[in-house]
Amino acid sequence: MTMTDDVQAKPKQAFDKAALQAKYLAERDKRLRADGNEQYLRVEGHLAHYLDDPYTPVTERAPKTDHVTFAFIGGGFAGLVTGARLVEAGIKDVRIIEKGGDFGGTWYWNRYPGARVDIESQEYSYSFSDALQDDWRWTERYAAQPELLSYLNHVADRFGLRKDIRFETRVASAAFDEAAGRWTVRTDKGDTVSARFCIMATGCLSVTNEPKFPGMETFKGKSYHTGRWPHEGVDFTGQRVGVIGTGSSAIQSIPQIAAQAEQLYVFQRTPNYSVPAHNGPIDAQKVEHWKANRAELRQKARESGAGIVAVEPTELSALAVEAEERKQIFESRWKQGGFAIGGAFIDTAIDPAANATAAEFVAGKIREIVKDPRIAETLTPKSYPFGTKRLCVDTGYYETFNRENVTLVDVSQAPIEAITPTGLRTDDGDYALDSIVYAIGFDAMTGALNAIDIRGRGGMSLKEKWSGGPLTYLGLMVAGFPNLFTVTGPGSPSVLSNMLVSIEQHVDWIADCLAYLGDRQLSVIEASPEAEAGWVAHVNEVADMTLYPKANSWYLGANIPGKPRVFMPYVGGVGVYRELCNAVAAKGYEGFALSGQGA
Ligand code: N01
Repeated sequence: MTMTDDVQAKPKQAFDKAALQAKYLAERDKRLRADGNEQYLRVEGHLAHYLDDPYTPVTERAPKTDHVTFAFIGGGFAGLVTGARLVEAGIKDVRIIEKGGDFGGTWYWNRYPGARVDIESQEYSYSFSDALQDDWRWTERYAAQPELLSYLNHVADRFGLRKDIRFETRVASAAFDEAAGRWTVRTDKGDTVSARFCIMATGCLSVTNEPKFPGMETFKGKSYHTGRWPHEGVDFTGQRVGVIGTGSSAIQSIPQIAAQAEQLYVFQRTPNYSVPAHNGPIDAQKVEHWKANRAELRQKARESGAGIVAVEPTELSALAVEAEERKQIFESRWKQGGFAIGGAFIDTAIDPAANATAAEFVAGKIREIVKDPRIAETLTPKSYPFGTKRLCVDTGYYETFNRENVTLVDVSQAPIEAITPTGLRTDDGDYALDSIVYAIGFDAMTGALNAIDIRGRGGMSLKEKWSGGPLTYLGLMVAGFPNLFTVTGPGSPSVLSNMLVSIEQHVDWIADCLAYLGDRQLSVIEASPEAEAGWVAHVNEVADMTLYPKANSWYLGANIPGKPRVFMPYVGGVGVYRELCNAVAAKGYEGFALSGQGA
């Protein structure tokens, strides 16, 4: 199928969306090719051909040129707080670039059925503005995607960030001009932004892992990726639907799709551990408690391991208590819901025997919930320790496999061979499908940065520098790439924590750093290669003290064929990490070279 065929096959709408998209894609191809992004184009072309592309109609515009102090990339949670903090500091020469059609980042793209946050809404929200916290009211314990998107748009409007942003614009390249001491950022719309500082707020899970099954182009039904869900929604009523994958996105969407579809097939390669969210309307008493103790609770989160107060970690070893007491402790955490179970005992992430007690508890729950013992067995993880692939939080996931219209297909034993014109073929047989949902995740942590041609000193390519895995100092900066900050970059706690706590900590650190430079009439900060090497060694050393490297997870890049197997996030905890970052700053930004003359 060619792109033209695909476009012609789509029904015409009042505005000619298909023609606009085709024109936009052709123009974008031309520009990206001119910028030397052949590889990226293959990726995009692949998705544009085979998936229902959620791009909204694109407004054509002339290329723009900007000369600013700050350019930052991304209009999600990280980009918005960066922008808001700059506004608060009275800084006006800012340019934000965002590939989506609006603010929201993750919550702009991930609109699949059941998409909601799995950290309690009050904790998964900004703490930097008291007025914002006073004004905003969450309706559910775990906010759903539309509410999160409204929140982010409220923040954008409240801090007047719309005027600084270019939407529907993808950054193609960013190069450091050593003579000028500035970054030149180029976009797929032909824009050029010259900036003193470049802040990458590109997200850890923003580049989708693309499906590459043979025969995808022949499929006559509809195909979707959970990470690029059509904005108008999808109605699966009366359909035979196949969901490939059983990670967080699948686990949230499967119960919802099952309730709508005529027949749902879940193609599972590796089962995941999932715990109940116990979602519902937000508890008024909890809201009052949060309001009365907010400053203290926020501080507690900042000093904790995962940045989540609700986890309430204990100092107790799982092996120091009798089996019955241990079960009761797990049981009360299961009733509490969400990630609370992760804090039940201090040693489940490091001691295999302690970990096995958590694994067995959840396996018992799966056996209790799922009526068919063979299905329960297939849903029970066995190949990796509990919690070493990201724990999922669900609403009725295991219960869904008691439905008559849901079939679990174990593709670890009979792998997916191909997508056919009428469905999907495994080694065991053919499944007739009207729609396929690829819930196969993301090129995590490095994907979004590597998708941009980033060049530092001497034209050094970040992608080449990271060919053996990401190298950063504190997950914040990269040697050879002056004045380029990576918010929640690899080597920082990021995805192992409440992202909001980690984002705000990085933005605070960057803001303090910029003030320090400004006060001293300095204009350039750069990580030293020695500090970077030391930090990377520390990140690896701490990861190796845990059970995390024992799972083939996306934390290690194991989900992307050919990606270097390196444990990317910092597992030491947000509290410890914050202290390390603060100590570096207190010692005059130890491990960084500071230079230049004024901004
Ligand atoms: O992606 P995943 P996700 N054939 O990588 C399977 C965050 N998030 O989008 O495990 C067959 O976790 C793959 O199988 P395997 C959260 O951090 C948060 O669900 O590789 N199967 C796996 O089952 C989360 O961890 C929220 O064997 C294939 C699945 O696809 C992260 O995003 C909600 C396959 C991918 O799972 C990613 O979650 C959603 C193949 N070729 C996401 N390739 C909330 O806040 C892959 N798979 C609630």
